[in-house]
Amino acid sequence: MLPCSTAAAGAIENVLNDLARRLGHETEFLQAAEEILRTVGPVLDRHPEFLRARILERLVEPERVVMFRVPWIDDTGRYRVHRGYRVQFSSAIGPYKGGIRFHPTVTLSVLKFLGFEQIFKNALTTLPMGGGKGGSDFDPKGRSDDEVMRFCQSFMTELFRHIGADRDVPAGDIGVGTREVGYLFGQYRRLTGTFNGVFTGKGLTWGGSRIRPEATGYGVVYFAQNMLERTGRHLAGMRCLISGSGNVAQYTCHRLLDLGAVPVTLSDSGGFIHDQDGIDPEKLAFVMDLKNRLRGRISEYVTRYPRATFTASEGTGSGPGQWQVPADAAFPCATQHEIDRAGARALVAGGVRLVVEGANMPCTLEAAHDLMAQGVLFAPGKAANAGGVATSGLEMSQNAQWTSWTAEEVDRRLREIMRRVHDQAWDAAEAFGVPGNYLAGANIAGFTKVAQAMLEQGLT
Ligand code: NDP
Ligand code: 2IT
Repeated sequence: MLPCSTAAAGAIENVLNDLARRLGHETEFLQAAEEILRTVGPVLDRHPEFLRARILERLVEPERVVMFRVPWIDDTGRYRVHRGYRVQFSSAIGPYKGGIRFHPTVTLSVLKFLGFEQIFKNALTTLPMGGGKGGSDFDPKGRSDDEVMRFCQSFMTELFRHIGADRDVPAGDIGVGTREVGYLFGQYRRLTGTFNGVFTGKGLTWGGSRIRPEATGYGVVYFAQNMLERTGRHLAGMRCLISGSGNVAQYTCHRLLDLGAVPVTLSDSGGFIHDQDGIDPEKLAFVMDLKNRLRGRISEYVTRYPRATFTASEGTGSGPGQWQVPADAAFPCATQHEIDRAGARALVAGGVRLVVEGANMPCTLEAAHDLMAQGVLFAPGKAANAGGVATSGLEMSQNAQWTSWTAEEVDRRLREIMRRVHDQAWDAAEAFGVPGNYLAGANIAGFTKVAQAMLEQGLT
């Protein structure tokens, strides 16, 4: 908890205790709520009107949650049922905006945590977007294109009632890439008879934005550059640990290579590869083809590049694992809770001085605090990975204007936005007496903007 008055601290504890009492099983959401609320005490001291208006109590309640049945038929003719969700968390500063995740670990708690984080992340982008998240416990891995299409069509057959270009604009996330967005958007168009910017991450020939696929990973690297600039250091020559091998990991790796850094690991849910010689552009091209076209496993990397090693993951995926590999920087880009205290200890022991979260909440709260306490430069996902949703915002602007910008134009805007996200987090940390604490800075800056908007719009 950042130092604050007993009134502010008491209000925060009350809200957290009430959440824990009612929603003790929603562990991911509780961590996200705790992480934000414990940093905003000093804001409440400067704005006592936020307390009177019960901003905290209102913010932790989603405006709306839609839960629905998703029935579909697999290739063998068997009937199957999954659960679908859309959490419309906050529309205080714009239409709900946030991705759709298809992964067997999806629960209401996971989507509430992601939707809650998204509120503040979207506020930091400086674009007018509220926060939301959706998804299903469906696993696209190992499913045929036809199965994925039937699932997506069934999912959208309910979801279409709740979304719209100026109401709620979904996008991709884990397990939802251009293929899934295509099937989802196609069904939306068919059900509503409209073609508009209701989805982002669309294909280039049907309304997508240039650089959206690259945007999250590129933005992560731009954020790291902004951080290092303050310390006079550069990414060139740094050995980097990257986890995941999906969209965010691939384009983080891509931009790191452009800047002369040396990525040495990648992973998926089966384990991680370590390439002492560095993952060069040709090797990255192999990974992208393996993952995006062939939908293969990262373990196949060592068949192609036998000097690299593959280590199968230890059960849950947390623990020291790949974080024991000596390096200068780490970019966790797979999923939540990849780095626990043991992982944080391993990172510090291996020489890592910079940790930039590409995924959402890949570090447990304890791990993030341990890293910062050891003097590691730490960037929270809600700031560092904001480039993805920011470029979704740019896609919405282009759709609304019936235009499309060049890759250079979108990349220029992305860089500018990442600079602003960085500076807001940095400035807020300075202004509230915790210089260099990007975790607190990002929370404070995002929270202040949303709270102010809620106050000005009355009791909603
Ligand atoms: P992808 O589905 O493209 O890739 C996810 C990667 O993470 C895969 O390598 C996957 O391995 C691995 N992974 C997923 N779940 C687990 C798990 N439970 N344990 C171990 N490995 C796992 O997703 P993205 O790259 O889009 O998303 C990665 C992270 O970045 C997520 O946290 C997402 O919320 C976040 N993010 C994404 C944005 C975007 O624009 N796409 C924007 C901002 C944040 P496998 O192939 O084995 O499943
Ligand atoms: O977590 C995220 O910010 C995303 N998955 C991107 C959301 C979006 O609407 O582009």
